[in-house]
Amino acid sequence: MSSNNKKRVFSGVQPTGSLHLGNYLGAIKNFVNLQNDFDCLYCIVDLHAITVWQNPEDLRANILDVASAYLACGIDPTKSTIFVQSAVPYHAELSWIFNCISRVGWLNRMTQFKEKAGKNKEKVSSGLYTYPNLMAADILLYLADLVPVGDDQKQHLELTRDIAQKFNNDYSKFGGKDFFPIPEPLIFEESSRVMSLRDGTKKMSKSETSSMTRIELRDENDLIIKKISKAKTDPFPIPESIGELDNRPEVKNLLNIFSSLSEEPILNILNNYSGKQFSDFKNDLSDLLINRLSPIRQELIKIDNDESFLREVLNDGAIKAKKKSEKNIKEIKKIIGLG
Ligand code: AQP
Repeated sequence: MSSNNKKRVFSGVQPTGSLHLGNYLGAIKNFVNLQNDFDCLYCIVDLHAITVWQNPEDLRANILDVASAYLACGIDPTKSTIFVQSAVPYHAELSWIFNCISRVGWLNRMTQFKEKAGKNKEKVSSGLYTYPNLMAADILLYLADLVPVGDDQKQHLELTRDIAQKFNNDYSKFGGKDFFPIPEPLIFEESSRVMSLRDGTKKMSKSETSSMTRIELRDENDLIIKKISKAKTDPFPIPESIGELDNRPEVKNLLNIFSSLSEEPILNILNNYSGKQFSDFKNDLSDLLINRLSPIRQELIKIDNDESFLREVLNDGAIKAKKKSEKNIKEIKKIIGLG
């Protein structure tokens, strides 16, 4: 809870590449809607990004690019705290403390680690394995109440809750009783999960090699049209009912994107297009994407031309974030016996 009695929200985006429609519909669009009702902290989680190799020059540019995207999509730095994770050293400090609270058995259950490490388990960084402890530190450092999470992050938030509970229990006799709030997930509808344009069973992702799998926020109109016209579909016409989409992941994905952007239920969209060929639908989907994304792209271009403004926003954000967390880290250390 913040000092003005608003519930506190924490979320972040990794600076691992160009932001895409999935990041927008699944995360940033919701961040914008939350900022009037909550005390929101929106972080650029660069320490998470380096759990896998990042070229330093690209990383530096990508950090600024996420900050620009936050602003261009409508996050207002006078309402929300926008900052870079590594600019507030307490994240790393608390994550070490949580490495000592969290259990190896808990981390072993994390499906995202298993997916990301694959057969390479012995060769990936130990940071990738302890990543959920850092995520717990990000959230609990600010005593956040609510965390907007996609499906893929639900298990990590459960672990955050386990860490908070264990800390509160282990140190209950030393001032830790009920110290951390147990953060709740803010879950958005399933339709906000955007899948690859080339494989409807995989999520749209920044680190996927082919950029034809995703619509990026910086894509020019012509490129959007090209990507949508080449998006995978199947030889059958657009169906009449939602049930008929079950084994057609690529078609379902394009309809979901249309629905999220137009804020219309899928059934209405099916009513308009059922029996038609994909070309009509794809033309309208491209128009809708251009309509929604070109104002964001114009804003991005404006911000690109004013790097000093961007740096000022991030400096101010880091000062605000430190202020919101300094007292907490001091208290945590005191409870443990570190000060
Ligand atoms: N395809 C997606 N659909 C809906 N939401 C998505 N998010 C990411 N991809 C989709 C949401 O965006 C927020 C920031 O994600 P992130 O950058 O921290 O990491 P990620 O989920 O791993 O995103 P990417 O694009 O797939 O990055 P890489 O390729 O680096 O792993 C999160 O809230 C996420 O749910």
